[in-house]
Amino acid sequence: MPVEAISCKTFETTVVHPLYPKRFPRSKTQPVATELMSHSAPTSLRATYLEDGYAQLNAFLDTSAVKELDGKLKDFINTKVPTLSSEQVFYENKIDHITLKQIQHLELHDNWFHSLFTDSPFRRLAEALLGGECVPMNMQYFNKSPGANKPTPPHQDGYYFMITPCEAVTMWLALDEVDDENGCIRYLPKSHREGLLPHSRTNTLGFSQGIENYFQKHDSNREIAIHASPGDLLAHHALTVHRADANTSATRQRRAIGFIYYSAQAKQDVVAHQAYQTELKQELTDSDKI
Ligand SMILES: O=C(O)CCC(=O)C(=O)O
Repeated sequence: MPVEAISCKTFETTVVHPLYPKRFPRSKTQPVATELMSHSAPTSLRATYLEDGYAQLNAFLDTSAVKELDGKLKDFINTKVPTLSSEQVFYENKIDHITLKQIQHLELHDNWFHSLFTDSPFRRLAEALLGGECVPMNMQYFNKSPGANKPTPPHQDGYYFMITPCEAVTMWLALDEVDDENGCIRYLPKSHREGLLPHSRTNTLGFSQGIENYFQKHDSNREIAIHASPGDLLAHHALTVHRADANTSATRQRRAIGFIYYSAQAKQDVVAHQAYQTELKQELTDSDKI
């Protein structure tokens, strides 16, 4: 069921639409986040986000903006993806490109995506939610293609980020209608207050770590399944537990763009992070997954 977030609705109408009428206008004159922070609605949005560990902003992008983004994404997949290295593009089955499931760092390979990530209302929203300056870290594409996909294991993004303090926000922009059938995101509300939980290796490409014994230790009845339409945006704290089921539909895609922003205060353990990435790449290569 979609989350009823009154503050998000206020936010939508009073802040996002005037700032974001069409074609991702860029603000060169206003300092980052000033427009958002100068309105009262983002304060209540941040309060909701801090209280529950996530927020949903319906119609963050309007239909024409989603269409434009969709077109840019298709171009990216056709022209840029074939040039990317194997650890940046994941397929459920690497010899069947219809099963494309994840692309890392869209922003590093395309100026249009770079601007959308680093100089846009997405970034201003991140700063409003984090309550200060942020560092854009990774813009990703996710899909669960029908017939060939796996559940997303329960996890906390902070486990992957290796940052202290664990202050970061992930945004997830729906590009398709998303519901129980095609694997909507499921949040465990308020779980960001429980700190980092033990994770262990999974067999899921792109989500190599999952919370240990999640279904034994946590009450999955408390989960909120977030249904979304194209242009709806979810935002979650780096410690919020979330997961998604597999796409059980025979025909429907489940595409989304992820935006990860770290708080400027957060420091990554770069050595440990790099070591893990190197080891993971080797393992995925050896098992012929990438
Ligand atoms: O798309 C998914 O299934 C999971 C996305 C996710 O875990 C995230 O963006 O943090």
